[in-house]
Amino acid sequence: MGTYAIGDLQGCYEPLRRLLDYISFDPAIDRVWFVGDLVNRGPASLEVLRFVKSLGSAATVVLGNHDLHLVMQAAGFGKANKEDTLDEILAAPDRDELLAWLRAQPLFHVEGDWAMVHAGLLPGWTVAQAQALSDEASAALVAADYREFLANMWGSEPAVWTDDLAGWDRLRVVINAMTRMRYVTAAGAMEFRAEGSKGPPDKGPAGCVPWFAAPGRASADHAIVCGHWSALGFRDEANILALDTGCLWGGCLTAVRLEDRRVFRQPCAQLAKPSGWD
Ligand SMILES: [Mn+2]
Repeated sequence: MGTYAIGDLQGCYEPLRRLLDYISFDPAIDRVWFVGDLVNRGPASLEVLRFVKSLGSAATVVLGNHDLHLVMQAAGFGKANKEDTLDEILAAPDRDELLAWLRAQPLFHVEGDWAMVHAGLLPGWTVAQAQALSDEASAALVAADYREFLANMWGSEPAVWTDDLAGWDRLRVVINAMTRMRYVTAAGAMEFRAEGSKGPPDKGPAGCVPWFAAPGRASADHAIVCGHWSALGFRDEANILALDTGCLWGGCLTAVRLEDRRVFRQPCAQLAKPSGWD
């Protein structure tokens, strides 16, 4: 048996099935971790969602920004993007159960010395604190009045975490760090807008470092599986396993077996990269 962590799918169903066949994945004995962004931009988001849900307890999922974008769109919040490919899900007869399942997925997962998050963790957060904060945000996402949270979730401020943050601001920082962040400033503020803020580390915004390279990062005692950053690509270091290898953009889909860090890849079909992609 093995535990396989798989990078951003974004609706790439056929490559996912090919990758699972390639590793001889058996849901009766193996487990799979999905790093988030199951849906959007790619061609088969509905199939991906149905399939991952059908894996039941064999699959562990954390939410990405595109997954939350789908939840927002389904609830009537946020602006649609011209590159969205979510209509098939929104029109599906099983959309309500798919969306209820998606909303109930966590933002962060910890197991032994491993953790998983879609984007990243702020430098001051320990893994235990990140788990507690993820639980706070998840509780708001599954609450009876979750639509009120969605109405207040969008936005990039505040950019800095403080322990006394409360209300929607507090949850918004958690969502933004765990699903959108790439770079932080020397003061630990999230940087979303500056030139280079979606680019590779050698072309990053001035004065910023990748979140995982922040000096003294309090979560460095765990190996963290993440995605979200196709310009970063694959990275296997002691404390960081980055898995967004740009399946959607004609790169490949990557799985890593956590027990021995063996890498498995399948190529993906080329799609044009639109401007404004993330
Ligand atoms: Mn993402």
